[in-house]
Amino acid sequence: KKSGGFTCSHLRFGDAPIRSTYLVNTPDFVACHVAAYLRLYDVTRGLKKNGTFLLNSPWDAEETKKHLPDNVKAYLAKNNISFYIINATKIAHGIGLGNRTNTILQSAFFKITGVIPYDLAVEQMKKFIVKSYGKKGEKVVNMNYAAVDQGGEVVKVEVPAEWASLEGAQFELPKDDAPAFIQDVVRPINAQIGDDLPVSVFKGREDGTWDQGTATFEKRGVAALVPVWKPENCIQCNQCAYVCPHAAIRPFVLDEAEQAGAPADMAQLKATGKQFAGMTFRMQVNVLDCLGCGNCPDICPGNKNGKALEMVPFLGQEEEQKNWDYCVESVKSKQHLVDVKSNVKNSQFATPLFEFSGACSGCGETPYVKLISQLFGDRQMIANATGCTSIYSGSAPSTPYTKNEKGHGPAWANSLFEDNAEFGLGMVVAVNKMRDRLAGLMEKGLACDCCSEEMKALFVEWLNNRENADATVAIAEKLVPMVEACTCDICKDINDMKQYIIKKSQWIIGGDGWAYDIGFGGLDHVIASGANVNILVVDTEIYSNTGGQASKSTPVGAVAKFAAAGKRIRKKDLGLIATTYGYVYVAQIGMGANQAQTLKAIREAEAYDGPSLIIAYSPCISHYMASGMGKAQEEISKAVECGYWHLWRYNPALESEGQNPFQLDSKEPQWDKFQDFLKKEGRYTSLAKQFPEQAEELFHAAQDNAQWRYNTYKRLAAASWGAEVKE
Ligand SMILES: Cc1ncc(C[n+]2csc(CCOP(=O)(O)OP(=O)(O)O)c2C)c(N)n1
Ligand code: SF4
Ligand code: SF4
Ligand code: SF4
Repeated sequence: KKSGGFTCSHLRFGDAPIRSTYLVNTPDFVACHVAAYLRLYDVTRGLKKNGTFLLNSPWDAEETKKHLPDNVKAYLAKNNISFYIINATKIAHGIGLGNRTNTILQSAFFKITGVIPYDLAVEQMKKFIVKSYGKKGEKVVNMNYAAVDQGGEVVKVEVPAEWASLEGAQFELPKDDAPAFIQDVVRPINAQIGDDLPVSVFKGREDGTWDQGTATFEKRGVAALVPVWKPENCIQCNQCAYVCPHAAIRPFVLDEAEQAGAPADMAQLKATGKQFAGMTFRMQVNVLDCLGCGNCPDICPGNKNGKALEMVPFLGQEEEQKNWDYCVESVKSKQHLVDVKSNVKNSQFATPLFEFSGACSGCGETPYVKLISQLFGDRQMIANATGCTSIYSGSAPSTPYTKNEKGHGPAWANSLFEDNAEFGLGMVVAVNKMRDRLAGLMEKGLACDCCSEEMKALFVEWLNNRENADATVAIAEKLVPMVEACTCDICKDINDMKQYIIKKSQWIIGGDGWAYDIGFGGLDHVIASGANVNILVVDTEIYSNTGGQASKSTPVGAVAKFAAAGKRIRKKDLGLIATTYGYVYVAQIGMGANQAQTLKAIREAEAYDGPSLIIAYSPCISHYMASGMGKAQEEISKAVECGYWHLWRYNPALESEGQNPFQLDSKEPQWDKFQDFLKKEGRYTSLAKQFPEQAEELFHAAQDNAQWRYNTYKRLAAASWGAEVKE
C-alpha cells in the first residue's frame, strides 16, 4: 500500500548495545494507531504478560470496551495487560495536523512507559521538532509542540477480570464463501501472518502467477468520511465515478427484475436515456473500499438544489455495503446498451477492471489507469515500470486488476524501472508471432475437409480483419465454440491458441522518472520501432514512489530531493520530442481540466496503428497541495487554467488527410493566476520560506518557461499544414 496503508514498526530499547537483527516477537508494549486494525490484525500477538497496550481510540473508555473484539479483551485480562487509550485522531484534527497522529502517540508512549523521565522526553521531542520542521515555519513547529503536550493526555482503562473467561476468543480470519485461494493465502498475508503459511499452500503457483481481483476481498474500511448519495440532486452525469481514484463509486442500471429484487430502502432514479427505458439508475458507494478522499463530492455538479454527494462519517454508513453487494452481485452490467467510448458518462457504465488499489487516498494517477481498464481492459496487456503504478497495481497479495463477467481482464506484469518499454515491446512481438502462427493455421484450415464452410468464412474474415479489435471480438465469439467442438488437428491447434484471436490492447505504463529519465532510452527505442503500443506516462513531475526525487519532468523552482534549493533547469518536453518522429501519436492530458479530452486522447491513442504516447498530469501527495488530495481534480483544472500544464494532441493520422496533426486543446491561459497556483503547493512554497529571493526569481523563470512552451504549441497549432515549404 502507498501512504495510509498498514505499517508495523518494531523498536528495541536497552542500556546495552542491541545486536538482534530479527523483529520483535514478544513486545512489552504495543500501540495500535487505527481502531479498525483491531479486527483486521492480531494486534496483541506476543505481547508479554504484564505488558502494556495503547489504542488510538475514537471512543471514550466505556464505548471502547464495547467495541473491543473478544480476542483482544480475553488477551488483556488473561495476561494482566495495562490498557490505555487516547483519541489522537481528534487531537490531531483539533491542532490542525490532519491525520498525522504519530507525534501524539509517541508522546503518549513516553508518558505511559517512563523509559526516560517524561519531562526529559518532552524536552527532547521538542528539540527534534525544531530540527525537523524549523524550516517549515513557526506554525508547523507550534502544531507539533501541541501534539507533544496533548499526547500526555492518555486514559487508563480498567480491564474487567471476567474478560478472561471469554473462552475460545482467538483472533480469526473471516470465514465466508470467498475462493479457497483468498481464504488460505490472501487473507493470512493481509493479516500479517503470511510467515506462518506452509509452503504447500503455494502448490500449483510455483511460477509466481497470482489470481486477479484479490483486492476486492480486503474491504479495508479505513475512510473516516465516505460520500452519501442524494438522488434528488443527481443529474446522472457519472463524473463522480469517472474521477474516483479507487473505483469505489459506480453507476448501476437496474432492469425490472433487478429493481424487484433490490433492498427495499435502496433509492433509485428513473434512468435517463432511451436505451435504458423502463430501467432505474443508482449511484452506489462502496463504503468499505472508499478511501474518503472527497474528490467525488468535489466534482459533483448536482442540480439547482445543490450537490448530490456529501461526505459523512463512515461510522453510521456501514449498512450501505449491503446495497453495494446487491448491485455488484445481482445487477448485470448494461454497458452493451451504450457506446462506452463515446463520452464520459457512458464510459462509467463499463465495469472498471482496476479497482481498490493501494494508491494513496485521492491519488492523481489511478483515475487514468482505471479509465483505460474500463475501455480496453478485457483485451489489455500491461507492462508496468517500477514506481507507484507497480506498487499499487500489484503488491502481493493485493491485485486490483480484475476480470469482467465473462472472466476476461488485463494481463499485467511489472518489469524493471529501466527496461519497461522494451518489456512491453517484447509482449507485442511475442503476441504478433503467435498471431502469425494462428494465421498460418487458418490458412491451412481453408483447405481442410473437416472445417465447415461457416468456419472457413470466419477464418477469411479474421485474416482480413485481424488488427480490427471489435471485429476480432465478434469473430472470437462465434469461432471459439466451433473450434472447441471440432476434432480435426487444425482446430485443436487453433483452440490451443484461441486467446490470440482477439486483438490485444498493449499498454506500457509508468511514471515520469521512468519515462523522462531512467527508462527514456528504451521508450525512445520503442516509439522509434513503429510498433503498435500505447504508452501511458502518469506525470507527477517527481519520483513519487521513492519519496520525491527530481526528474527531468520537475519544473524550475520546484523543491525535490536532489533539488533542495529548487530545480534550476527547465522541464523536458517529452511529448514534443516524440512528435519529431512524425509517426507517433502523442497527447498531453489532464482529467480534471478537460474530462472529454482525456477520453478522446486515450481512444485515439488506442485506435492509432502505431506507437502512442500519453502524458497525464497527476497530482500527488508529494506536491503538498494546500487544498489536499480531495481537490486533486480541481488542481489539474487550475494547472491548465493558469498555463502551468497544457493540453494537446498530435495525431499523425490527420496528416495523411492533409490536416495539421497538432491540435492545441488548452484555452489561452490566464497567466495572472500562474504565481498563485505555485503558491498553493508546498513543493513551491517551501522554497519561498527557505530562499525567498531565489524563489521569486525561479518562480518567474517557471512562468517564462511555461509561456515559452505554450507559444511553441500555439505556433505548431497555427501552422498551415500541407502548404509547400518555400526555400
Ligand atoms: C534502475 C533503478 N533505479 C532506481 C530504482 C528505484 N526506484 C523504484 S521506483 C522509483 C521512482 C519511480 O518514479 P516515477 O517513474 O516518477 O513513478 P511514480 O512513482 O512517480 O509513479 C525509483 C527511483 C529502481 N527500481 N531501478
Ligand atoms: S471519496 Fe474518494 S475514494 Fe471515496 S468514492 Fe469518492 S472519490 Fe472514491
Ligand atoms: S457527479 Fe453528482 S450529479 Fe453526477 S452522477 Fe455523480 S452524484 Fe450524480
Ligand atoms: S502518485 Fe503520489 S498520490 Fe499516487 S500513490 Fe504515488 S505517492 Fe501516492
